[in-house]
Amino acid sequence: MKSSTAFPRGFIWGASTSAYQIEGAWNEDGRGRSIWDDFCRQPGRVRDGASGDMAADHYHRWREDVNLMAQVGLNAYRFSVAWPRVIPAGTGAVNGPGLDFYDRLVDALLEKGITPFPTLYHWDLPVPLHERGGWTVPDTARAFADYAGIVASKIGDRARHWITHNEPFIMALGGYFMGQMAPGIQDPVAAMRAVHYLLLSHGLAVRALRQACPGVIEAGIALNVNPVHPATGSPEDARAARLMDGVLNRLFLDPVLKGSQPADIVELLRSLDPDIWERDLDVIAEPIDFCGINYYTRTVVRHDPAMPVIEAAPVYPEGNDYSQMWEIYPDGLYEITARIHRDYAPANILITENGICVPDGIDFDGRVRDYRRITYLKEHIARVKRLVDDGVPVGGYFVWSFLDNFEWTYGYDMRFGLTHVNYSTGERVLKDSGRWFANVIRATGLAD
Ligand code: GCO
Repeated sequence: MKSSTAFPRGFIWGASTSAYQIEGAWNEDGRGRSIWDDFCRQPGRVRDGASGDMAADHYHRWREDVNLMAQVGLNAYRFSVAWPRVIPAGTGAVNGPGLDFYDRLVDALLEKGITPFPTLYHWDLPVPLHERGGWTVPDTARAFADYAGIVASKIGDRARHWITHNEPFIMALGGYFMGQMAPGIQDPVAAMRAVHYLLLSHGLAVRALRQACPGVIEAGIALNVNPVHPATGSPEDARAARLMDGVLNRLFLDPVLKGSQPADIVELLRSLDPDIWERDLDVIAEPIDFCGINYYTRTVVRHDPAMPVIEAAPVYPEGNDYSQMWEIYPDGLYEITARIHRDYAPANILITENGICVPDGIDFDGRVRDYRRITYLKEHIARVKRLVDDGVPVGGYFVWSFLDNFEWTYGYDMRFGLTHVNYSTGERVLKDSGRWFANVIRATGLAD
């Protein structure tokens, strides 16, 4: 009798990080500047003037970190490759030492039985490409495909599961419309073009990966998708929720998984750049092997005519727990994943990020008693199990994050790791949640 909590054999249990958030060594071994190196140096952009200059110093401590991953028993590790470390100018000369770093990392992971899941882009665009238009121009999409081919030619014989982009929504809308993320631009036309060329670069990169390593690559994308709920039953709030769902979810899911555009959003935004919407859809919809879901929370909105474009204002309902950043809403993971299965039917779904930031610290006895993180992960893994039991093809789950790391504009105030990092000394301490997750993996599910 199969345990009610056992996951299928071969289920992927991983953890995720990203280059700029953990590596440090921002100017070592030939690495070029990224837009985040520059953004952090603009006064007021990042809390406490923090940056990823040092981060968790993973660039020097990677062996220790891989050993810790093996101690936890991860069977997969999602990291990102820093484009500026591999091709400092974004195009042209390849930086051998930069590429070698990822080559060594992949070999060390495989030695420990950990499957590498490289993400090609996690927001750290090389500055020279930004200076020539960044994600608002097609040349960057083509440069991205070249970069994908170069990295895959080096490690694609051993790293066979690839994620092209992490959260293009945040890159495009955060970086080019809201401006609170690098490169800090506030221009709706630029944002729409960034959506397009990020998605075009995804399709071109999938083709480049498969061309570099025929027959062995599994490729996907990692999208931040939330269920969107109206604050009330009013028609105005329902419209606000539908449009927010369109911009947050369907603007990315439809082109990538259906080769079409969400009609209501095109109608709303067409004037920003009239002819971009029907272009390149055949490339953007290049078939992929899995859809990655980064899930943290749901979105609740009300109609507010003062808000730009979709006139939707966020609402934070009472009654549920909150972390330092979001409402804790485990049912949302089931809801959005089941919906993507129903509406888009990807062959495989991976939960590529799920986690919580809580103000944990080291206790007198050297432990980090991060009960709230254990509770959060337990509740969300239970929804993943329900999805699997209900026939939704979820093949894996990655905790965000393996290490405490640089949380973008929040600097180092938000700790998401299964592992506590002392940013002054670099010391790692596995938190209680890391030990708990090790037991989950050993039991291949939640112990009753
Ligand atoms: C994201 C990014 C991560 C964040 C994490 C917590 O999903 O925003 O992939 O870089 O650090 O999600 O916000």
